[in-house]
Amino acid sequence: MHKKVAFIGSVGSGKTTIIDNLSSINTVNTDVESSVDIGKEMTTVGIDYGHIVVDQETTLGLYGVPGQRKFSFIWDFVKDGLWAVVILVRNRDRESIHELDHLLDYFDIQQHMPCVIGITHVDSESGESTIKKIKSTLQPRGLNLPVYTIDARDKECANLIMRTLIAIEESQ
Ligand SMILES: Nc1nc2c(ncn2[C@@H]2O[C@H](COP(=O)(O)OP(=O)(O)OP(=O)(O)O)[C@@H](O)[C@H]2O)c(=O)[nH]1
Ligand SMILES: [Mg+2]
Repeated sequence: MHKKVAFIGSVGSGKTTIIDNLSSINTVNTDVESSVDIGKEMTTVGIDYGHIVVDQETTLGLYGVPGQRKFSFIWDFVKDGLWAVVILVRNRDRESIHELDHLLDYFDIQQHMPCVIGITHVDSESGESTIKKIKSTLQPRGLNLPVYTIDARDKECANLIMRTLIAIEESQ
């Protein structure tokens, strides 16, 4: 069975990085030089694709979308038939925390589906205040999702996210 996992989150939250990190094939990467100042040089404008073989019957397709809302029409191509969603939030970034609210609506995140939130860029500052803000976004929606502080460049962190998604499914 091929299961579809979406990686969503604001610009620079680490979606392309974590897919590169996880994938067992060379990823399809749609990064181009950004035409506007987004605080970094490259940005995703299409769908990143990576792939993990779990066992003989199961493969995971890793789909990364652009963080920029002007490319949100691409989100619609990824949105359907999702098995799981990974939401990345950039630590101490107001826009990124605010974007979480929009993404929960857009991707129709429900408690019963495998979904994990990863707070990235925690290497220089603690993620405590971001965790609190995320929890207060989730609570009114009746969502109790696992929230981890991670480094999207770190393999252990990336694997922890994927193992959690599988554990959520197995516990249901
Ligand atoms: N320090 C640090 N850098 C990170 C982390 N995660 C990603 N990065 C870096 O942040 C930069 C942006 O990451 P991307 O993976 O391009 O972000 P994205 O979410 O794909 O961004 P868009 O495609 O523009 O929406 C890259 O240079 C990464 O190496 C992290 O946890 N800590
Ligand atoms: Mg990207």
